[in-house]
Amino acid sequence: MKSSQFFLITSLGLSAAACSSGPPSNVESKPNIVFIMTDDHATQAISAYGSRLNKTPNIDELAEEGILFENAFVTNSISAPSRAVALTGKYSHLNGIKDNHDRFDSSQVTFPKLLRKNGYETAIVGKWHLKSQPTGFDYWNVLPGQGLYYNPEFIKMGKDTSYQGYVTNITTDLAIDWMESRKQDKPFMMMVHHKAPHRNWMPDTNYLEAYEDRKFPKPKSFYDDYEGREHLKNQKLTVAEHLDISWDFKVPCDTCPVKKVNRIPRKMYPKVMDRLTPDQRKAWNEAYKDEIEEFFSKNFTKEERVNWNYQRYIHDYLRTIISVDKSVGRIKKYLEENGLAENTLIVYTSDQGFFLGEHGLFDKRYMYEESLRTPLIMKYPAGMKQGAKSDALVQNIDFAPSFLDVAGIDVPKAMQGKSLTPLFTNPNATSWREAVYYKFYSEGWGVPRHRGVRTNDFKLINFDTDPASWELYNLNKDPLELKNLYGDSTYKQKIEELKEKMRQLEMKYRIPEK
Ligand code: SGN
Ligand code: CA
Repeated sequence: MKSSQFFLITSLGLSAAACSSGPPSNVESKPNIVFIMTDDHATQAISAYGSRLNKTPNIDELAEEGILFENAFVTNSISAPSRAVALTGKYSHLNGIKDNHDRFDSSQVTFPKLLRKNGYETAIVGKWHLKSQPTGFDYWNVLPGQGLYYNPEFIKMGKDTSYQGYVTNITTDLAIDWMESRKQDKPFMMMVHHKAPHRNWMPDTNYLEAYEDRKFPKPKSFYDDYEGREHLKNQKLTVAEHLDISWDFKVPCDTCPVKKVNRIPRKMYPKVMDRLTPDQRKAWNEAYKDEIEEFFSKNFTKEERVNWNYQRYIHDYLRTIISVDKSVGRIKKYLEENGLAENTLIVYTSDQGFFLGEHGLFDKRYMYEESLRTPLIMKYPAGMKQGAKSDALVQNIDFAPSFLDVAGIDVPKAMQGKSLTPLFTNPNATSWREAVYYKFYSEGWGVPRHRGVRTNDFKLINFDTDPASWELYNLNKDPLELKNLYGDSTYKQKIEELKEKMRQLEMKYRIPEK
């Protein structure tokens, strides 16, 4: 693919001096790229996406100054696979990371390597999660595995190191320190990849009591009875049953029963708590006193307990997002104050979406909307519309081609996504993409392997159950995806059409049978 030399586009007539709040920058030079990715941040918890739960002023500001993608999807809704897709622009079977157990072959072509080869200085700070060491970076300082919220260890350019404090703030400090010390005469690409808001949702000491007086309403699909979708009765991801009293709800309890799925997390709880400094511990004990007391003093009915679980879950999840939003604000401010805002593409996204009680669930993995859909906001004053929304069907395979294209570098043919740069100036371009293809490779939690296609209006999913099962959703009539229409004869032709689409996409992306 020939690059569009996008970085030279000035047709929007936006001049650097007119838009930047800092010293004037040089729009003739290649743009910088700041790629912020969080872990498990659902669109339902971003006010720019219409959250009914929280406010995210800094993320919203990015959307006001750039483009918010309403229909951004992942190809395989889980961490390591999503990260490998972002780096390579290829589906899981080709980049080798089908699930979180796989190890990334770091000799592969990735967008950071290509940027570096073309004169960029590159860095990654925060979550990496690909087992092998990062390659293609001038600087890397990453969390081992999932990383820890408090006083975390990092691996800095191959060397074990540790920091005192809260992981989201530390990751932000590392990002800003690196921007300060980078070679000022080169364009840069920096990946700021946060651990938050990943399970077990440990908030910073400042925000331990945020939302304390709020009771959040459960989503409409919370009491989904799973009719017509038998496999959902076997998963182990319900808010009602599968979260742990200590690990997830922060109530120390040696005598409380432990579910099989929570044996390791329960053991982890005292370990993460032992890492807290006396001051952190004090704040923590103060903050959760009431919840702990309530849990032991009340004789909950089943329904009361479900409600309590939901509030505990959502409160801590949203608290970790306050720090994420502040981080976005700090990075944005740094770019503005240093005259970099105009010529920097800032991207805010997550490794996938997340269930915040929809279908009664937490976590991701499924092709249902809340998990498939990921937030995606981009801001690039020098070459993008401002405050626009795009309804184009875009995917995380598009990240690598987009970043290369923005930098004026040819996109390798082997990359399967397409550059989003045409959408920067024409966000609702018609005939952008008719359908996205999804494939999840099972790895526990009772979620079967599945694959499917999603168009603007419909979603067809094929679950690898015994016998195989299919689901069809009419997304306009049933956005909550509660009614499986696969057996409904009215949709016979639609199903054939979608199956054909799926076959075509499997050919196009060279998806193997198994
Ligand atoms: C951990 C979490 C799971 C989560 C996976 C994958 N359990 O195993 O809840 O689904 O990570 O998440 S915990 O006991 O560690 O909290 S992913 O985002 O990294 O794919
Ligand atoms: Ca994740």
